[in-house]
Amino acid sequence: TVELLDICWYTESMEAGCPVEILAKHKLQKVKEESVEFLIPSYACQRRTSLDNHNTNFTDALSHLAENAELNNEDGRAVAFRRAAAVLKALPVKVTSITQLRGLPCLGEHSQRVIKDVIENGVSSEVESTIHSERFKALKLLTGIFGVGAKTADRWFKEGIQNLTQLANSGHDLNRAQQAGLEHYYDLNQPVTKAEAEAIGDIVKKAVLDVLPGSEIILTGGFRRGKITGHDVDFLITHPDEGKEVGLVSKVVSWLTARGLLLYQKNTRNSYLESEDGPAQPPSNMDRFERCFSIFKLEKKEIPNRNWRAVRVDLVVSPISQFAFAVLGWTGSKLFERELRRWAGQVKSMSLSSHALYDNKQCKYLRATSEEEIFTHLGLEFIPPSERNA
Ligand code: DCT
Ligand code: MG
Repeated sequence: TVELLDICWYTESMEAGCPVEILAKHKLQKVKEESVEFLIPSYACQRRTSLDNHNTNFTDALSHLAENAELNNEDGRAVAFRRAAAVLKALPVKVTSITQLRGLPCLGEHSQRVIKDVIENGVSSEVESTIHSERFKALKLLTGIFGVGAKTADRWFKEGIQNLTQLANSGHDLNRAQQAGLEHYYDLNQPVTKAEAEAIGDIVKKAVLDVLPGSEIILTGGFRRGKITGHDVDFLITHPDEGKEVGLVSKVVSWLTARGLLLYQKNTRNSYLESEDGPAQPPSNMDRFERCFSIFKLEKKEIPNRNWRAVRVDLVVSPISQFAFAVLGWTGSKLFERELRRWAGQVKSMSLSSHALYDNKQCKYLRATSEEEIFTHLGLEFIPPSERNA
Protein backbone atom coordinates (compact mmCIF):
# COMPACT_ATOMS: atom_id res chain seq x y z
CA THR A 1 0.00 0.00 0.00
CA VAL A 2 1.03 3.63 -0.33
CA GLU A 3 1.34 3.91 3.43
CA LEU A 4 3.54 0.86 3.57
CA LEU A 5 5.86 2.15 0.87
CA ASP A 6 5.91 5.49 2.58
CA ILE A 7 6.98 4.17 5.94
CA CYS A 8 8.97 1.04 5.26
CA TRP A 9 12.03 -0.07 3.49
CA TYR A 10 12.35 -3.78 3.11
CA THR A 11 14.85 -6.08 1.53
CA GLU A 12 14.45 -7.72 -1.82
CA SER A 13 14.47 -11.04 -0.05
CA MET A 14 11.19 -10.26 1.71
CA GLU A 15 8.22 -11.83 0.06
CA ALA A 16 6.14 -9.39 -1.92
CA GLY A 17 2.87 -8.62 -0.19
CA CYS A 18 4.19 -9.37 3.28
CA PRO A 19 1.58 -7.96 5.70
CA VAL A 20 2.51 -4.75 7.47
CA GLU A 21 2.15 -6.37 10.92
CA ILE A 22 4.84 -8.88 10.02
CA LEU A 23 7.10 -6.20 8.61
CA ALA A 24 6.65 -4.18 11.77
CA LYS A 25 7.37 -7.17 13.97
CA HIS A 26 10.64 -7.90 12.19
CA LYS A 27 11.87 -4.35 12.26
CA LEU A 28 15.62 -4.16 12.73
CA GLN A 29 16.06 -7.87 12.53
CA LYS A 30 18.73 -9.26 10.32
CA VAL A 31 16.99 -10.59 7.24
CA LYS A 32 19.85 -12.02 5.22
CA GLU A 33 22.89 -13.09 7.17
CA GLU A 34 25.40 -13.27 4.30
CA SER A 35 24.74 -9.88 2.69
CA VAL A 36 23.81 -8.11 5.93
CA GLU A 37 20.52 -6.58 4.96
CA PHE A 38 18.20 -5.05 7.49
CA LEU A 39 14.64 -3.96 7.72
CA ILE A 40 14.83 -0.29 8.54
CA PRO A 41 11.68 1.82 8.53
CA SER A 42 12.17 5.39 7.48
CA TYR A 43 10.81 7.37 10.44
CA ALA A 44 13.13 7.30 13.49
CA CYS A 45 10.09 6.87 15.76
CA GLN A 46 9.43 3.47 14.12
CA ARG A 47 12.87 2.23 15.06
CA ARG A 48 14.67 1.17 18.21
CA THR A 49 17.87 3.15 18.67
CA SER A 50 19.84 2.20 21.76
CA LEU A 51 23.00 3.95 22.93
CA ASP A 52 24.99 1.03 21.53
CA ASN A 53 26.15 2.70 18.32
CA HIS A 54 28.24 0.43 16.05
CA ASN A 55 28.92 3.16 13.51
CA THR A 56 30.33 6.11 15.45
CA ASN A 57 32.93 6.79 12.75
CA PHE A 58 30.12 7.61 10.30
CA THR A 59 27.63 9.10 12.73
CA ASP A 60 30.25 11.46 14.19
CA ALA A 61 31.15 12.66 10.69
CA LEU A 62 27.51 13.22 9.72
CA SER A 63 26.75 14.89 13.07
CA HIS A 64 29.59 17.36 12.49
CA LEU A 65 28.07 18.31 9.14
CA ALA A 66 24.64 18.61 10.78
CA GLU A 67 26.08 20.84 13.48
CA ASN A 68 27.81 22.99 10.87
CA ALA A 69 24.53 23.34 8.95
CA GLU A 70 22.76 24.33 12.19
CA LEU A 71 25.43 26.96 12.85
CA ASN A 72 24.80 28.27 9.32
CA ASN A 73 21.04 28.32 9.92
CA GLU A 74 20.53 25.71 7.20
CA ASP A 75 17.86 23.68 8.96
CA GLY A 76 16.85 21.49 6.01
CA ARG A 77 20.43 20.33 5.45
CA ALA A 78 20.97 19.81 9.16
CA VAL A 79 17.92 17.56 9.48
CA ALA A 80 18.96 15.55 6.41
CA PHE A 81 22.37 14.80 7.99
CA ARG A 82 20.73 14.04 11.38
CA ARG A 83 18.33 11.59 9.72
CA ALA A 84 21.16 9.87 7.87
CA ALA A 85 23.18 9.58 11.09
CA ALA A 86 20.13 8.21 12.91
CA VAL A 87 19.70 5.37 10.38
CA LEU A 88 23.33 4.32 10.93
CA LYS A 89 22.85 4.51 14.71
CA ALA A 90 20.01 2.01 14.43
CA LEU A 91 21.99 -0.63 12.50
CA PRO A 92 22.85 -3.70 14.58
CA VAL A 93 26.33 -4.09 13.02
CA LYS A 94 29.26 -1.99 11.90
CA VAL A 95 29.10 -0.98 8.26
CA THR A 96 32.25 -1.83 6.33
CA SER A 97 31.13 -1.57 2.73
CA ILE A 98 28.96 0.91 0.89
CA THR A 99 26.97 -1.95 -0.68
CA GLN A 100 25.50 -2.74 2.75
CA LEU A 101 23.68 0.57 2.62
CA ARG A 102 21.72 -0.24 -0.53
CA GLY A 103 18.06 0.50 -0.04
CA LEU A 104 18.38 2.07 3.40
CA PRO A 105 16.14 5.13 3.92
CA CYS A 106 17.28 8.71 4.53
CA LEU A 107 20.75 8.32 3.01
CA GLY A 108 20.96 11.10 0.45
CA GLU A 109 23.71 11.48 -2.11
CA HIS A 110 25.70 13.83 0.07
CA SER A 111 25.56 11.58 3.14
CA GLN A 112 26.54 8.55 1.04
CA ARG A 113 29.54 10.45 -0.30
CA VAL A 114 30.65 11.22 3.25
CA ILE A 115 30.20 7.59 4.34
CA LYS A 116 32.14 6.36 1.29
CA ASP A 117 34.98 8.75 2.09
CA VAL A 118 35.13 7.46 5.68
CA ILE A 119 35.10 3.82 4.51
CA GLU A 120 37.86 4.40 1.99
CA ASN A 121 40.05 6.94 3.77
CA GLY A 122 39.20 6.62 7.45
CA VAL A 123 37.99 10.24 7.51
CA SER A 124 35.85 12.52 5.38
CA SER A 125 37.86 15.35 3.83
CA GLU A 126 34.78 17.57 3.87
CA VAL A 127 34.26 16.98 7.59
CA GLU A 128 37.94 17.58 8.32
CA SER A 129 38.04 20.90 6.46
CA THR A 130 34.75 21.96 8.05
CA ILE A 131 35.66 21.30 11.66
CA HIS A 132 39.10 22.86 11.29
CA SER A 133 37.76 26.02 9.65
CA GLU A 134 38.08 29.28 11.59
CA ARG A 135 34.37 29.88 11.17
CA PHE A 136 33.23 26.54 12.57
CA LYS A 137 35.63 26.75 15.51
CA ALA A 138 34.57 30.30 16.36
CA LEU A 139 30.83 29.67 16.00
CA LYS A 140 31.06 26.55 18.13
CA LEU A 141 32.95 28.40 20.82
CA LEU A 142 30.54 31.35 20.79
CA THR A 143 27.38 29.22 20.78
CA GLY A 144 28.93 27.34 23.70
CA ILE A 145 28.01 30.42 25.72
CA PHE A 146 24.61 29.85 27.38
CA GLY A 147 22.20 32.37 25.83
CA VAL A 148 24.03 32.68 22.50
CA GLY A 149 22.37 31.16 19.44
CA ALA A 150 23.65 30.65 15.90
CA LYS A 151 22.40 34.02 14.63
CA THR A 152 24.12 36.04 17.35
CA ALA A 153 27.33 34.04 17.01
CA ASP A 154 27.31 34.61 13.25
CA ARG A 155 26.86 38.38 13.71
CA TRP A 156 29.74 38.52 16.16
CA PHE A 157 31.96 36.37 13.91
CA LYS A 158 31.33 38.78 11.03
CA GLU A 159 32.52 41.59 13.30
CA GLY A 160 35.77 39.69 13.82
CA ILE A 161 34.97 38.18 17.23
CA GLN A 162 36.41 34.66 17.41
CA ASN A 163 37.01 34.02 21.09
CA LEU A 164 35.83 34.91 24.56
CA THR A 165 38.49 37.57 25.18
CA GLN A 166 37.58 39.36 21.95
CA LEU A 167 33.93 39.19 22.97
CA ALA A 168 34.62 40.55 26.45
CA ASN A 169 36.63 43.42 24.90
CA SER A 170 34.11 44.14 22.14
CA GLY A 171 31.93 46.43 24.22
CA HIS A 172 28.82 44.43 23.31
CA ASP A 173 26.01 44.66 25.83
CA LEU A 174 25.35 41.08 26.84
CA ASN A 175 21.97 40.12 28.22
CA ARG A 176 21.63 38.54 31.67
CA ALA A 177 21.71 34.96 30.33
CA GLN A 178 24.80 35.65 28.21
CA GLN A 179 26.61 37.31 31.11
CA ALA A 180 25.95 34.24 33.26
CA GLY A 181 26.94 32.03 30.32
CA LEU A 182 30.25 33.81 29.95
CA GLU A 183 30.91 33.82 33.69
CA HIS A 184 30.31 30.05 33.99
CA TYR A 185 31.60 29.14 30.53
CA TYR A 186 34.04 26.48 31.64
CA ASP A 187 31.64 24.66 34.00
CA LEU A 188 28.73 24.76 31.57
CA ASN A 189 30.85 23.13 28.87
CA GLN A 190 31.81 20.23 31.13
CA PRO A 191 29.49 17.25 30.78
CA VAL A 192 27.03 16.77 33.64
CA THR A 193 27.25 13.25 35.11
CA LYS A 194 24.32 11.06 36.09
CA ALA A 195 25.46 11.30 39.73
CA GLU A 196 25.39 15.11 39.52
CA ALA A 197 21.95 15.00 37.92
CA GLU A 198 20.71 12.76 40.74
CA ALA A 199 22.21 15.00 43.43
CA ILE A 200 20.41 17.99 41.91
CA GLY A 201 17.27 15.84 41.59
CA ASP A 202 17.30 15.15 45.34
CA ILE A 203 17.46 18.88 46.10
CA VAL A 204 14.79 19.85 43.57
CA LYS A 205 12.52 17.09 44.88
CA LYS A 206 12.90 18.43 48.42
CA ALA A 207 12.06 21.94 47.22
CA VAL A 208 9.05 20.78 45.21
CA LEU A 209 7.59 18.64 48.00
CA ASP A 210 8.19 21.42 50.51
CA VAL A 211 6.23 24.00 48.53
CA LEU A 212 3.57 21.61 47.17
CA PRO A 213 3.24 18.24 48.92
CA GLY A 214 2.00 15.43 46.68
CA SER A 215 3.80 16.73 43.57
CA GLU A 216 5.55 14.34 41.23
CA ILE A 217 8.91 15.01 39.67
CA ILE A 218 10.79 13.06 37.02
CA LEU A 219 14.19 13.35 35.38
CA THR A 220 13.66 13.63 31.61
CA GLY A 221 15.93 14.48 28.64
CA GLY A 222 18.98 12.36 27.86
CA PHE A 223 19.26 10.90 31.36
CA ARG A 224 15.84 9.30 31.03
CA ARG A 225 17.11 7.67 27.82
CA GLY A 226 19.96 6.12 29.80
CA LYS A 227 22.74 8.55 28.85
CA ILE A 228 25.48 8.73 31.47
CA THR A 229 26.27 12.41 30.79
CA GLY A 230 24.38 15.39 29.44
CA HIS A 231 24.75 19.08 28.72
CA ASP A 232 22.03 19.92 31.23
CA VAL A 233 19.50 18.34 33.61
CA ASP A 234 15.81 18.39 32.64
CA PHE A 235 13.06 17.95 35.23
CA LEU A 236 9.35 17.67 34.68
CA ILE A 237 6.97 18.34 37.55
CA THR A 238 3.22 17.86 37.98
CA HIS A 239 0.56 17.44 40.67
CA PRO A 240 -2.31 14.90 40.65
CA ASP A 241 -4.89 17.66 41.31
CA GLU A 242 -5.15 19.68 38.08
CA GLY A 243 -4.64 23.37 38.81
CA LYS A 244 -2.62 22.91 41.98
CA GLU A 245 0.55 23.11 39.90
CA VAL A 246 -0.12 26.69 38.76
CA GLY A 247 2.64 28.99 39.95
CA LEU A 248 4.75 26.11 41.22
CA VAL A 249 7.91 27.07 39.32
CA SER A 250 8.22 30.47 40.97
CA LYS A 251 7.71 28.95 44.43
CA VAL A 252 10.41 26.35 43.79
CA VAL A 253 12.72 29.05 42.46
CA SER A 254 12.17 31.15 45.59
CA TRP A 255 12.93 28.11 47.76
CA LEU A 256 16.18 27.43 45.87
CA THR A 257 17.16 31.11 45.74
CA ALA A 258 16.66 31.52 49.50
CA ARG A 259 19.22 28.75 49.99
CA GLY A 260 21.74 30.26 47.56
CA LEU A 261 21.41 27.37 45.11
CA LEU A 262 20.80 29.30 41.90
CA LEU A 263 23.44 31.28 39.98
CA TYR A 264 20.92 32.34 37.31
CA GLN A 265 17.25 31.82 36.65
CA LYS A 266 14.63 32.98 34.20
CA ASN A 267 10.99 31.97 34.55
CA THR A 268 8.36 31.79 31.87
CA ARG A 269 4.67 31.35 32.65
CA ASN A 270 2.53 28.67 31.06
CA SER A 271 1.17 30.25 27.91
CA TYR A 272 -0.61 27.21 26.47
CA LEU A 273 -4.39 27.28 26.33
CA GLU A 274 -6.04 24.53 24.33
CA SER A 275 -9.17 26.54 23.60
CA GLU A 276 -7.25 29.55 22.34
CA ASP A 277 -4.20 27.99 20.76
CA GLY A 278 -5.96 25.16 18.97
CA PRO A 279 -4.13 22.23 17.43
CA ALA A 280 -2.15 24.13 14.80
CA GLN A 281 0.96 24.33 16.91
CA PRO A 282 4.40 25.25 15.66
CA PRO A 283 6.59 22.13 15.41
CA SER A 284 8.63 22.97 18.47
CA ASN A 285 6.69 24.58 21.27
CA MET A 286 8.70 23.40 24.21
CA ASP A 287 8.51 26.75 25.89
CA ARG A 288 4.81 27.07 26.51
CA PHE A 289 4.84 25.34 29.87
CA GLU A 290 5.57 27.12 33.10
CA ARG A 291 9.30 26.78 32.98
CA CYS A 292 12.56 27.91 34.50
CA PHE A 293 15.92 27.96 32.74
CA SER A 294 18.48 28.02 35.50
CA ILE A 295 22.11 27.64 36.41
CA PHE A 296 22.37 25.57 39.53
CA LYS A 297 25.16 25.92 42.09
CA LEU A 298 25.97 22.31 42.94
CA GLU A 299 28.13 21.62 45.97
CA LYS A 300 31.23 19.66 44.96
CA LYS A 301 33.61 19.23 47.87
CA GLU A 302 36.28 17.80 45.58
CA ILE A 303 36.67 21.01 43.58
CA PRO A 304 39.45 22.92 45.34
CA ASN A 305 38.97 26.52 46.57
CA ARG A 306 35.36 27.00 45.60
CA ASN A 307 33.68 23.61 46.41
CA TRP A 308 30.93 23.94 43.79
CA ARG A 309 30.25 23.76 40.08
CA ALA A 310 27.67 25.39 37.82
CA VAL A 311 25.12 23.13 36.05
CA ARG A 312 22.38 24.05 33.57
CA VAL A 313 19.01 22.90 34.92
CA ASP A 314 15.58 23.13 33.26
CA LEU A 315 12.47 22.92 35.42
CA VAL A 316 9.21 22.41 33.58
CA VAL A 317 5.76 22.19 35.16
CA SER A 318 2.89 20.47 33.38
CA PRO A 319 -0.78 20.11 34.33
CA ILE A 320 -1.53 16.42 35.01
CA SER A 321 -3.88 16.26 31.98
CA GLN A 322 -0.93 17.05 29.66
CA PHE A 323 1.71 15.17 31.64
CA ALA A 324 2.01 12.10 29.36
CA PHE A 325 2.56 14.39 26.35
CA ALA A 326 5.06 16.46 28.31
CA VAL A 327 7.01 13.37 29.39
CA LEU A 328 7.09 12.09 25.81
CA GLY A 329 8.07 15.52 24.44
CA TRP A 330 10.81 16.12 27.01
CA THR A 331 12.43 12.68 26.84
CA GLY A 332 13.83 13.23 23.35
CA SER A 333 16.04 12.71 21.54
CA LYS A 334 15.47 15.89 19.56
CA LEU A 335 15.39 13.94 16.31
CA PHE A 336 13.09 11.28 17.76
CA GLU A 337 10.66 14.06 18.79
CA ARG A 338 10.86 15.69 15.42
CA GLU A 339 10.15 12.39 13.71
CA LEU A 340 7.20 11.66 16.00
CA ARG A 341 5.65 15.00 15.01
CA ARG A 342 6.41 14.38 11.34
CA TRP A 343 4.89 10.89 11.52
CA ALA A 344 1.81 12.27 13.26
CA GLY A 345 1.31 14.95 10.60
CA GLN A 346 2.29 13.10 7.43
CA VAL A 347 1.06 9.58 8.11
CA LYS A 348 -1.77 10.03 10.62
CA SER A 349 -3.08 13.55 9.90
CA MET A 350 -2.59 14.40 13.55
CA SER A 351 -0.83 17.27 15.34
CA LEU A 352 1.41 16.24 18.21
CA SER A 353 2.96 18.64 20.71
CA SER A 354 4.26 18.36 24.26
CA HIS A 355 0.78 19.43 25.36
CA ALA A 356 -1.64 17.40 23.29
CA LEU A 357 -2.47 15.21 20.30
CA TYR A 358 -5.12 16.41 17.89
CA ASP A 359 -6.75 14.25 15.23
CA ASN A 360 -7.29 16.49 12.19
CA LYS A 361 -9.67 13.99 10.54
CA GLN A 362 -11.93 13.44 13.54
CA CYS A 363 -11.43 17.07 14.62
CA LYS A 364 -10.84 16.12 18.24
CA TYR A 365 -8.15 15.86 20.87
CA LEU A 366 -6.99 12.34 21.75
CA ARG A 367 -6.43 12.07 25.49
CA ALA A 368 -3.72 9.96 27.09
CA THR A 369 -2.44 9.28 30.58
CA SER A 370 0.67 7.33 29.55
CA GLU A 371 3.28 7.38 26.81
CA GLU A 372 2.08 3.93 25.72
CA GLU A 373 -1.38 5.32 24.96
CA ILE A 374 0.12 8.07 22.81
CA PHE A 375 2.10 5.54 20.73
CA THR A 376 -1.13 3.54 20.33
CA HIS A 377 -3.04 6.64 19.17
CA LEU A 378 -0.25 7.22 16.65
CA GLY A 379 -0.38 3.63 15.40
CA LEU A 380 3.23 3.05 16.47
CA GLU A 381 4.83 0.23 18.40
CA PHE A 382 5.86 1.48 21.84
CA ILE A 383 9.54 2.42 21.96
CA PRO A 384 10.93 2.67 25.51
CA PRO A 385 13.04 5.74 26.40
CA SER A 386 16.34 3.80 26.25
CA GLU A 387 15.64 3.07 22.58
CA ARG A 388 14.77 6.63 21.57
CA ASN A 389 18.42 7.63 21.10
CA ALA A 390 18.03 8.50 17.42
N1 DCT B 1 13.43 18.97 22.84
C1 DCT B 1 12.81 18.94 21.59
N2 DCT B 1 13.01 19.94 20.70
C2 DCT B 1 13.81 20.97 21.01
C3 DCT B 1 14.45 21.02 22.27
C4 DCT B 1 14.25 19.99 23.17
O1 DCT B 1 12.09 18.01 21.28
N3 DCT B 1 13.99 21.94 20.11
C5 DCT B 1 13.22 17.88 23.79
C6 DCT B 1 14.01 16.67 23.45
C7 DCT B 1 14.96 16.47 24.57
C8 DCT B 1 14.46 17.37 25.69
O2 DCT B 1 13.59 18.29 25.10
C9 DCT B 1 15.57 18.03 26.43
O3 DCT B 1 16.39 18.80 25.55
P1 DCT B 1 17.96 18.79 25.67
O4 DCT B 1 18.39 18.90 27.08
O5 DCT B 1 18.49 19.80 24.71
O6 DCT B 1 18.32 17.35 25.08
P2 DCT B 1 18.95 16.08 25.77
O7 DCT B 1 18.56 14.95 24.91
O8 DCT B 1 18.58 16.03 27.20
O9 DCT B 1 20.50 16.32 25.57
P3 DCT B 1 21.63 16.48 26.69
O10 DCT B 1 21.85 15.09 27.20
O11 DCT B 1 22.82 17.01 26.00
O12 DCT B 1 21.10 17.41 27.73
MG1 MG C 1 19.12 17.56 28.55
